[in-house]
Amino acid sequence: MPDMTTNQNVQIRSAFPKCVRIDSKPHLFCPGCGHPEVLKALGFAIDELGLQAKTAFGIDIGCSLLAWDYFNMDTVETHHGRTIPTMVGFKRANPDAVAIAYVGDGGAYAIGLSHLMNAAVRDEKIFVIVVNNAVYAMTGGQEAPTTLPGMKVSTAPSGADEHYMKAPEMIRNVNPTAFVARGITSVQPALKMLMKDALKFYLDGKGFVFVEVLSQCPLNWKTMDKPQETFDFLEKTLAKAYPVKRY
Ligand SMILES: Cc1ncc(C[n+]2csc(CCOP(=O)(O)OP(=O)(O)O)c2C)c(N)n1
Ligand code: SF4
Repeated sequence: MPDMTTNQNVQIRSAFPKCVRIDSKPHLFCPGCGHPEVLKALGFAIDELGLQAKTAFGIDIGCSLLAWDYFNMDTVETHHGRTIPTMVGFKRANPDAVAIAYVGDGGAYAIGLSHLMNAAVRDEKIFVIVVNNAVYAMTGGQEAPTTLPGMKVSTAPSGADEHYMKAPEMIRNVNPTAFVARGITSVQPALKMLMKDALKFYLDGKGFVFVEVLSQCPLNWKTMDKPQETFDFLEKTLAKAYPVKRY
């Protein structure tokens, strides 16, 4: 066993028992990205509930991996789409821990969909957050299961087909007692409240917790210099197809 008392991260964590870091530094996401908004809501919710020391944060391959040292918290990065079973295993081995899987919509709804649905069906005691930006962002804006009909993306330059995936609705169907909700980055207090309620449900041991968050990707939406267009697409187009609500 390694001597944990000499581990620098463990020492920093005990010196500053908060998840949101005070030694602030520039984040690695593109300017205007939604990921930091999701992470900020989650981090403040964890700190307000005093959960930093018992929380393990799992991140996927995709832009979520840019959160690898965003928090003052134990973090594990896993293969694309495999964060959910990794955190299921972690939780089974550490029943008192808060196990969070933070995944993109490509990772969770394409390659990782069987993991997500099986975790939901088995009512695994983990908290899954999926960032829905309607594309595979990190690899260049390819079509994802969430890409909306007619949306022009790098692998569908004439517009995506009519099929798109509403995962919270699917999860509600296979697990009627789970916490299932969809939030949005643009209303930060409501997003933090949603994260807190999800964590409280989790702490009560009531079962599987699933939150999808609609989130902007100005780089791949090609709206980097047009913030109004970014938020119009997020709030008017994406949120129309994917209702922001608790199920
Ligand atoms: C097993 C595996 N398949 C494919 C990839 C390539 N890959 C890296 S990131 C990524 C897309 C991630 O998209 P998403 O999960 O939606 O997250 P986002 O970047 O949008 O936050 C892909 C396909 C990989 N790294 N590993
Ligand atoms: S590519 Fe998109 S999702 Fe990824 S960091 Fe940039 S804006 Fe955010």
